[in-house]
Amino acid sequence: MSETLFEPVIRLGVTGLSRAGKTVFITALVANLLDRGRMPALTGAAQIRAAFLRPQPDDTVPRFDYESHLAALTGPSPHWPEGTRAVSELRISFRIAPSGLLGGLRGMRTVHLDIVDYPGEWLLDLGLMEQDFASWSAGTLARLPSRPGAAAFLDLLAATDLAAPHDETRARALAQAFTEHLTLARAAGWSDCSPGRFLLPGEMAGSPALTFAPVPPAPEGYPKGSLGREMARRYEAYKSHVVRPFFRDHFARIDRQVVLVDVLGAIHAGPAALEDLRRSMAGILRAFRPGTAGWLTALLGGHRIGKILFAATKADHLHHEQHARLTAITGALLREARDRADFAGAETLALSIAALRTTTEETLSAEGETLPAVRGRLADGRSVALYAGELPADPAQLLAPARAGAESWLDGDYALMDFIPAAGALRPGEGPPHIRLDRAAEFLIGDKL
Ligand SMILES: Nc1nc2c(ncn2[C@@H]2O[C@H](COP(=O)(O)OP(=O)(O)OP(=O)(O)O)[C@@H](O)[C@H]2O)c(=O)[nH]1
Ligand SMILES: [Mg+2]
Repeated sequence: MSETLFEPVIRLGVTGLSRAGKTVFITALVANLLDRGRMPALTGAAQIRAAFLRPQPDDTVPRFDYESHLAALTGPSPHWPEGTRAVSELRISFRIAPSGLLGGLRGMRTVHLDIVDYPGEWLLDLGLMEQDFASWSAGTLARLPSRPGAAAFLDLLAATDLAAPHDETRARALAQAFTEHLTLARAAGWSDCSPGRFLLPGEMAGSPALTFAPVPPAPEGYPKGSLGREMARRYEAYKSHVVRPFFRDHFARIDRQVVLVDVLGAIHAGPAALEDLRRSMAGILRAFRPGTAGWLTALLGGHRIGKILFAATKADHLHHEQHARLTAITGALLREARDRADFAGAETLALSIAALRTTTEETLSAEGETLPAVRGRLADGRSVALYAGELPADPAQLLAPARAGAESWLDGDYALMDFIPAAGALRPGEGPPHIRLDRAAEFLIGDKL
């Protein structure tokens, strides 16, 4: 007991929108921390005498199902884990041999690393905390028309008398139509699909706090007891009973943060998706800004996040020649957020990584030209070579047209493929193959080992 009291704990926050790669990242990171043969850049690794999974500290949070996820990724018929539907947590502990001049005087140290996984959909709600119902409604309704499934909701909204007394059946119908729109929008690749619990309600399904929808402003405001007024009240209830407790319980005490961003996926989906990603991330990361204006910072008290890593995931779709460009685009995309974090005194770094490398590099020759490509396997077993397209050296060549509302990229398309994890990639003493996961680990926790 006395021993554990003095053992340092690092809480690592793994943040990212849905499908950004959080679950794969956590699984691959833990596997590579347990078997460190592929982690040369993690300098403290040499001093680690043992690494093992331990019961997590929070009794009420389910354990992250590391074993199942690893079996999915590295088993005989490898596949990706399913989307995360609830919060879970894992603790990995290290026994570390003393080093340095005074090392001999000290015994073995123990350091714990706590990692939390959660559905990326819920992260979007961070952006709601600083918006009241009127501004959230206005923003949501403004972008709605161009998105899938919006017409049914907008028709219903137009046909509903919001000034009439509140009626649960009509509230439910509006919420349902709005949820159907969100589900379609997310499936079509839009990032900004808040409120996040509408997509993954869990045990809160059907509760009043999840039964509302955006409504247009009324010139005089909606009368007391009206449907319009009740929508606003429920929005505030959602924020205070759903959003705030989640971030208080799971984002508090975070020492290190990794923000995973599927930049390649957004580029592949086109300029609108890239701009949508930029705006969503800016909205989310605004919550981390320092000072009293950042409600999250205020919620966390004086606790500071010391380091933030911004990682573009799935870099195994690109030959390494292009990784620097992907990193530059990621840095530029998250520019605002990085500036703020730097200001808060947190050290930041941008990296291109693949938590689980599914490809090998090769050179393609086409019409006398050689192209730096990668080769991977598809779900149907075919092995295919992919040249994703040439990313520009200047990030503005993508970010500027995205911001200006371009409909497609000027210089052609960027391709992506649904590669599956490679079978039989595990060797004794080594974790699964990756790209720069060791650099990521060194930046995030290297100084604590
Ligand atoms: N090629 C490649 N694909 C990856 C990698 N990491 C994630 N992916 C792909 O991205 C998908 C989503 O990864 P997850 O780790 O499940 O994403 P998540 O952030 O946990 O998503 P939610 O649980 O929905 O919030 C996977 O199913 C893979 O298709 C990677 O390192 N390389
Ligand atoms: Mg997940």
